[in-house]
Amino acid sequence: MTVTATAAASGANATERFKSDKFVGVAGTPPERVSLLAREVLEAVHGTIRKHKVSYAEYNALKAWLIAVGEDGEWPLFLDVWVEHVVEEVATEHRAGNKGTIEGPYYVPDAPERGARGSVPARDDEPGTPLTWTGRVTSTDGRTLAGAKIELWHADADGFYSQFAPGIPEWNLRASFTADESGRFEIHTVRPAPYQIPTDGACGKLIAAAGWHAWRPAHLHVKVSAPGHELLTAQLYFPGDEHNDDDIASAVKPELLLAPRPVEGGEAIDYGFVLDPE
Ligand code: MBD
Ligand code: FE
Repeated sequence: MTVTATAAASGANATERFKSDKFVGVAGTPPERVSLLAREVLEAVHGTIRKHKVSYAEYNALKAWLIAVGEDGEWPLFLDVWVEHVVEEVATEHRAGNKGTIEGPYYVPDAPERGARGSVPARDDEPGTPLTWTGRVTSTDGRTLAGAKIELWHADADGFYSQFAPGIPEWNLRASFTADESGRFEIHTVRPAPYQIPTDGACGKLIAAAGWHAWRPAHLHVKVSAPGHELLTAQLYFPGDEHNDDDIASAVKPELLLAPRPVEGGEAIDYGFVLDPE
């Protein structure tokens, strides 16, 4: 039996994950602020309708499309691809340490722990160029952050994420590392492929109808944390990827580009993290 990835299945998984891990109610937002934000968003929509004389046919197409986004479970995908980058920009603009970027829809907490040095869980025949990643975690004040946690997750060489595409072992290419006494870590994994967001769901329909493309450049996702420091969520990219300059999710920053060098049996990268104290 062949199992195929569908937008509805990966969207449903992402929606369930969001509801169980992230949703904490109205976040204490007072009514005045809810009213202000809701009114301004609606006014922006009204302004677009007036400016471009949006027709009933177009309004009804929008209505049907919004219904489909929910039915396909693609609200996490839609929001993380087209909105999250600005939320991340605002949330981290005060930082002096490492640049971060968006989390996206496919993080899962509590991945297998591999210590300071080790390999991510992978299949025996895991396709892709082997990648050795060394780095060190420090604070903006220069202190070594021994015991810092580095959570890594990424797509496989076909562009699929475990737990969101079928037929992949549960924790494939997902692991958590702990920096040693000198803040260092060494991770063994494989190079991920560029990622195409699902084309068979509502987000894919928008992309096709607008004549856009569905690609993100190849990327490694990380969350780096240490006591007394702000959580860093980032993605690292590979030079030369044709989508580094037109990521559908607008999440590439020059500070997040790796400089891989060829080594015996694969590639090596050196990239460390500087965390901001809380
Ligand atoms: C991804 O893998 C991703 O990282 C983002 C931000 C959106 C969709 C898929
Ligand atoms: Fe991703």
